[in-house]
Amino acid sequence: METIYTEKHKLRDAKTELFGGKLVQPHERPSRAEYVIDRVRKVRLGPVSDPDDFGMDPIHAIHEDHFTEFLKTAAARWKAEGFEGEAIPTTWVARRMSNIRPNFIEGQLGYYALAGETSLTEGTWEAAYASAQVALTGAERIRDGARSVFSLCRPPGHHATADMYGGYCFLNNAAISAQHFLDKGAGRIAILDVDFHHGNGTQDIFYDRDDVLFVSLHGDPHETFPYHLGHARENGTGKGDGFNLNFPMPPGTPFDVWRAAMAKGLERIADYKPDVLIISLGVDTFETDPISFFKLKSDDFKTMGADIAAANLPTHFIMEGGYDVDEIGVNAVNVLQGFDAAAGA
Ligand code: OKP
Ligand code: ZN
Repeated sequence: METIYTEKHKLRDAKTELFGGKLVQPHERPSRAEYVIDRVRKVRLGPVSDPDDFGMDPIHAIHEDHFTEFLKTAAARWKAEGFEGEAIPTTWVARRMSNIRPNFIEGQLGYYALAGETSLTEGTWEAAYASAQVALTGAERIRDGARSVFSLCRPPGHHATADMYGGYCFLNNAAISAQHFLDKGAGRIAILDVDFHHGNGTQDIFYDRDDVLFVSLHGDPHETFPYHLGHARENGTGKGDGFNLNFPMPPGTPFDVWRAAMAKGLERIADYKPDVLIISLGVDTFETDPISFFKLKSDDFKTMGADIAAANLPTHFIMEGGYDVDEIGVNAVNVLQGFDAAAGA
C-alpha cells in the first residue's frame, strides 16, 4: 500500500495541552507521525510519496471561510495582544448564550473552540493545511484506481466541524476527502471511524445528508471525550435519517466485543454500497493508550485490517489518534499489513 506523507506535520508542535488542571506536554506530538513513518519504511509497506497541493477550494467545500481565516491568524493575533502562553479558550457559547461572534481574540477562541485542551500555535495552520493536502492526495490515488492508500495525516481531523476546532483537530481530513470524491462524481461515500473517540466533527458535517454514511465505534460519551456527542440514538436527521450509526462501548471493552460491533457497522456499509470506504484510523483503542479505555492488543489491529479488507471496497485510510507513542507505528501499520495480506496485495 502506498503512503502519503509530508514532514510539514512537524510545524504543529504545541508546547502545552490543558490536561488534569495543568499545562502538560501535548499527547498529540510530532513524534507520533515519526514512529508511524519509520514503521512504514521498516516493514516496506510500499512507496512513500509527498502530497500534491489542491489549494483551499476542497477545504472550503467543508469548512467556513471565516473559520479558516481565524485558524490562519489566531496565534499571531494572540501573541500581538501580549499574552505569554499559547492560545487557549476560557469562554464558550454555553446554553442560552448568544452566537454573535466577538471581535477580540480571546472571545473568538471561545467562539471557534469545541474543547479547551488544544492550543493554537504558530505553524498549526500550515501543518493542518498540509495534513488536509495529504488526505486529498490519498483520495486522488483511489480515484486513479488504487485498491487502498494510507494518508499519514497529522494533525488529526475527526473532531473538527465546519466551523470549530478542538480535540487536537483543526481541519476534518476525512470529511474533506469524502466531499472531494463526491465533487469528482462519486455517488455515495462511507466513513468508518475506528478511533477510540467519537468522530463528532464528521458526524456533525454529514448529519443531514444521505450521500455520506458515517459509522463510528468509540468510548461511550457518558464516560469520555468528546462527552457531548456520540450516543447510540444519534441516527441522522432529515434526508440523513438512517445514515449515521454510533456504537458507544464501555470502559474495558475487549477486541471480541469491539470486533462484533465493527461487523455490524460493516454490514450496514455493505448494504449502502458506497463507491469508496474511508477509514478514520485511530489506534488509541490500544490497551495501554494513556487517554483511552479499550483493551485492543497489537495483533488485534491485523485482524481489524483483514476484516476491513473483506468489505472489498476501495479503501482510503486516514490517520487520526493514538497516544501510546512507542507502539503507534506497530499498531497503525498492523492494520495496513492485515488489510494487504487479506486483500492479496
Ligand atoms: C483526539 B483523537 C483526556 C482528555 C483528552 C482530548 C482527546 C482528543 C482525542 N482525559 N481530551 O480522537 O484521538
Ligand atoms: Zn482518538
